[in-house]
Amino acid sequence: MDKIIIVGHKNPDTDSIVSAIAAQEFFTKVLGKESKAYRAGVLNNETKFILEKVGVEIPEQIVAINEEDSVALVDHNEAGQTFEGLNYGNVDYIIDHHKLSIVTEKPIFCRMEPIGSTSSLIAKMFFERSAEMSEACAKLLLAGILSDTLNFTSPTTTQEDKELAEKLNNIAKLNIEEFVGEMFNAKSSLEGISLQDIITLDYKTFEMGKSNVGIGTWETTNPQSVNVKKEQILQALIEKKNVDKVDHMFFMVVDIIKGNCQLYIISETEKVLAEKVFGAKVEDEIMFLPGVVSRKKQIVVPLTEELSK
Ligand SMILES: [Mn+2]
Repeated sequence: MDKIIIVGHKNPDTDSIVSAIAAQEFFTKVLGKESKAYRAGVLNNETKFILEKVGVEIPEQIVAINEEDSVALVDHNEAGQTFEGLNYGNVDYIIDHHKLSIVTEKPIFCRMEPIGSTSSLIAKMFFERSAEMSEACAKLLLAGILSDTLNFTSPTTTQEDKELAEKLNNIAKLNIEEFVGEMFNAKSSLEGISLQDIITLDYKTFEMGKSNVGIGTWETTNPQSVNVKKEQILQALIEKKNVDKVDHMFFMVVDIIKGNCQLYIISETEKVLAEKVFGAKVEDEIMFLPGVVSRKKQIVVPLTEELSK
């Protein structure tokens, strides 16, 4: 039997980790294919809290793959977001809710939908087959949906995400409001978090037209806890822009309670672009964007449109 290596994106978020663990249960128990979930980086405090709460071990870090390995990418497909050393020839499965941005050389199993989380998609795959799901798996998938949709407040949320969460909670039996509160407190916690962690724990690069753009996100119930470090963060972002050799570098501090974003503007280049795309003013290196919480839908899409002109 081929062993399937399941892995989410670099700088993993909760959805990326729990969808890999749940996909392992799906591949192994439902499809009868030997598989193992890995992580492609350090876990954030929210994900750590969830795994501890559910009583699931942290997946091993992916180091390298063998020539004969079969790889399942979850929660991403873009080359810039995957782990170092992946040969796309080994990818046989993609389960994702981001835009498709690769061309494969052979037919692969590909499950992609514009839905709130990869966790939602994996829940759907179980339910479609009326397959049995463990309580731990249901809890993890529910956490993945709640995390990626910011408790159904992100514009990426669909009606289906809510229905799937309800079905999952028939198995998970969690007090959702209480659980979300604990998750978001853990997400906002700066305990053991360095300045570098703040800008890199949820950092992704994107190809937009001929430009490469790096965008970090910090989702928090308490933006002020990060904003007090603004000067150091801006400096670290300027350095990261040089090291990563990207054309633009942005950083979003997302207030997940009030539902808005403070976009950090590191230089004139970003200022000109952001003013053009978002039509808001920059004050003290910050552009305030009311109602903006989703990088994927509200930042990447309009930026890509502009940079592809
Ligand atoms: Mn996701």
